[in-house]
Amino acid sequence: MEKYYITTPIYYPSDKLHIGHTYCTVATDAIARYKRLHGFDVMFLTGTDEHGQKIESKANEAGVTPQEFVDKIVEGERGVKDLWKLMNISNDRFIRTTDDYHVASIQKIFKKMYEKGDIYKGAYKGKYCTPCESFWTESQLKDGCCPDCGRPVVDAEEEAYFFRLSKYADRIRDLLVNTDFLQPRSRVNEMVKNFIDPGLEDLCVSRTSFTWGVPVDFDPKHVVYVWVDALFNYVTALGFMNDKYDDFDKGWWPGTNIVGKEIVRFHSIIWPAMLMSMELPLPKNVFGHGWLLLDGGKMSKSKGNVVDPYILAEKFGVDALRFFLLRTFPFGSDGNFSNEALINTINVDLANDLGNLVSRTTAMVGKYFGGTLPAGCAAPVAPMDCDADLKAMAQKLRDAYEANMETYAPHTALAEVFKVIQRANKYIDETAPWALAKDMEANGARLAHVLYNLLEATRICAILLIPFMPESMDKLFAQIGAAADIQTWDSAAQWAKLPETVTVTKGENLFPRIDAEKALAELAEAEAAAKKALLPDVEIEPYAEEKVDFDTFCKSDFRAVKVKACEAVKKSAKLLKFTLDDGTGVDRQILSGIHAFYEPEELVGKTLVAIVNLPPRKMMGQESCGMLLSAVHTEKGEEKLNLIMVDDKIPAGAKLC
Ligand code: ME8
Repeated sequence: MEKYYITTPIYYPSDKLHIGHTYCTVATDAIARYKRLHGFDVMFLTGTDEHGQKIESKANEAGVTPQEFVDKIVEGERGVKDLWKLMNISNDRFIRTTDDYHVASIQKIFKKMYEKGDIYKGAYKGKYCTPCESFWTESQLKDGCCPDCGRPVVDAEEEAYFFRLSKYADRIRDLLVNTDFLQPRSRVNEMVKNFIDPGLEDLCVSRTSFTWGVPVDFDPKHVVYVWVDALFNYVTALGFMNDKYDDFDKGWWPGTNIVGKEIVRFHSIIWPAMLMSMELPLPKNVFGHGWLLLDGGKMSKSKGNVVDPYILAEKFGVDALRFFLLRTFPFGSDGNFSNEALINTINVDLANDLGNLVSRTTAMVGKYFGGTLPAGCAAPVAPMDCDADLKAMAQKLRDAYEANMETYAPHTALAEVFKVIQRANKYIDETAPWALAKDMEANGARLAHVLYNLLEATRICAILLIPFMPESMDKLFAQIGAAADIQTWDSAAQWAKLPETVTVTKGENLFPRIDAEKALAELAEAEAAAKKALLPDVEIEPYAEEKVDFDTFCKSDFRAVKVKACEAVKKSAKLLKFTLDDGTGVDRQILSGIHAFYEPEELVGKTLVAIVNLPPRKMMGQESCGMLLSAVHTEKGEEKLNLIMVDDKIPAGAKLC
C-alpha cells in the first residue's frame, strides 16, 4: 500500500482552540480519511507547540508552571485532545513539543546544523513580536508593527545563534517558483516578493531572555527558537533522531503539510531551508489555507471574537459542523463565518437535499414494497432519459470528486456530490413514484427500478461523503441496506452494486431541520454564557498610584453605626435610607445607592461602618450625612458590593482607627 503522510500545524496551547483551528484540523482530517478510503496507508499527525515566551508569560500570569499551564489546555477537560475526539479527528499520532523524545531530537538537530556551520553564534539586534514569537528586521515591519498581526514590536538585542538562511535563498526561490511545492500557487508570489527578493537574512534561532524552550545542550543559557523546535515536529514524530518511533526509516517522510496562510512563510522558506541543511527530503507540498473570519476580521482570543466549536458541535452535531466548514468555504481563501450560514447550510444541503432524498426513498421502498425491493429491479424497465442521466452523473462523480480532493478543494468536491444529490431529488419529481404506485400491477416493476436507481445514486454519494461525515454515513448505509463491501472507493465508481432484493430500514432522521430563529437565540445565549465563563472569577480595582499623607487620612472620622431603620427611597431604584445610631443620642440619616445589593429589612440591627465628617448632601430631596463603607469587586464581569459589617459587640459610635 502506498504511504501518505499528512500533518496539521501544531497548535499553541496558549488559549482554548476556536472554530478557526477546528476548521484547519477538520479539513486535514477529511483529506486523510479520503486518502484512506482511496486505499492509501495514511499517517495523520497533529499536536501542540508548547514552548516559547508567550506560554511562559501566560503561565506566570496564571501562577502555575508552564508545564502545568499547557497540560491543562492540552490534556484537560475540553482541551485540545478532547476537542479532536469530539470532532471525530482520525489522527494516528499526537505530538507535544514538550515530549521528551522530541526535546532530545531537537537538541541533536540543532547541534548537527551547528557542527555543519549552518548555525553560528552572533548578536541579535532587531524587532520582536511577542504574541507571534517572531523576529523581524526593520524593513519587514508594516507601519512599524508586526507584519503578521499588526501589533507593536519591541527592540531586542542579545547574544544569539543564527541559521544561515541566506545561504539557501537561491534554492528556496527556485523551489517556490519552479515547482508545485507551495500551494495554492497564488501564495508563491507573496513569498517571493515580500520575503525572498528583498534578500533573505540569516535567522535568529536561539533566545536567552526566557527559559521555557528546548535548551541548546552545548550552551544551555540559550533555548532553541520556538519555530525551529515546532517545524521539526513533522519528522521527530516519525522517529527522526529518536528511538520513540521508527517510521522515518520506514519511508513515511516526506509528507504534506497543511498550514494556515500566516504561517506559510515559516513552512515555505525556513522549513525547507533547514531540511536542506539537514540534508533531508523536502515535504511533498505545503498547502496554505485561508482564514475563517468573523465580522471580516481574524478570530482571536485577544480580540474576544472567537467562536466556540464545542457549543456548535453540541447544538448541531459534529458531522453537520464538519460538513458546513468544508462545504462553505473554499479552502485556499478566507471565508466569513456566521451562525446564520451554518444553519442555512444544514437546512438546505443536509435536511432538504440529502436528508429528504434518503427519507423519501426509504419511505417509498417501505410503503410500496414492504421495505425490500423485488428481484430484477436493477434492469431497466420502461427507461426514461432521466434514468440514464442520473446513472451517468453518479458514475462520473468519483473522478470529479477525486480531482478536487487531490488539489485540496474539498468545497468543490462536495459541490460535485451535491449536484448528484440534487439530480436525484429532481429524478423523484420526474419519475413520480407516487403516480406509478397507483397501478402496481402495470407499473410495479418500473417503480422498483426507479427506487433502486435512487438507492444506488444515494449509495455512491454517501461513499464520497464518508470523509466529511463518517458517523452519519454509517447510519445512512444502514438505512439504505448497503453492506461494508459496497461502501468502498472502487464501488463508488460502479453502478448496480446494491443487491436487487435490498432491504431498507427507515431510521432516525439523519439531519433534522433547524428552526433558525430559535437556534440563533439559543446560540446567542450559550455564547454569552461561555464568554462570561471566561471572565476572571474575581477582579479587583487597581490600586491608587497617588499617595495620601498621614494627616489627611487621619482627618477622616470612621465610626461604628447601628441600623435602627432602613427603607427604600420612593421613586429611586437605587437608594436606601438608613436611620442610624451613631452613639451621639441623635439619629443620623445616610442615603446609600445599594438597593441592587440589599433589601432594607435584612440590614436592620446590623453594625456598619460610616465616615461621618463629610459635609451633608441632598439626594432625591433628602439629606445624607456621611457615607457607609462597602467593599466592591467584579465577579464574572458583574459588579458586587458588600457593606462592611463589624462585630455587634462594638458599640455605636466607636471610632475606627
Ligand atoms: O501557528 N481560520 O499555532 P496556532 C483558519 N504553533 N485557520 C486558523 C484560524 C482561523 N480563524 N485561526 C488559527 C501556530 N488558524 C504554530 C504552528 S506548525 C509547525 C506551528 C490556524 O495555534 C492557523 O492558521 O496559532 C494555523 O495554521 C493553525 O490554526 C495553528 O495556529
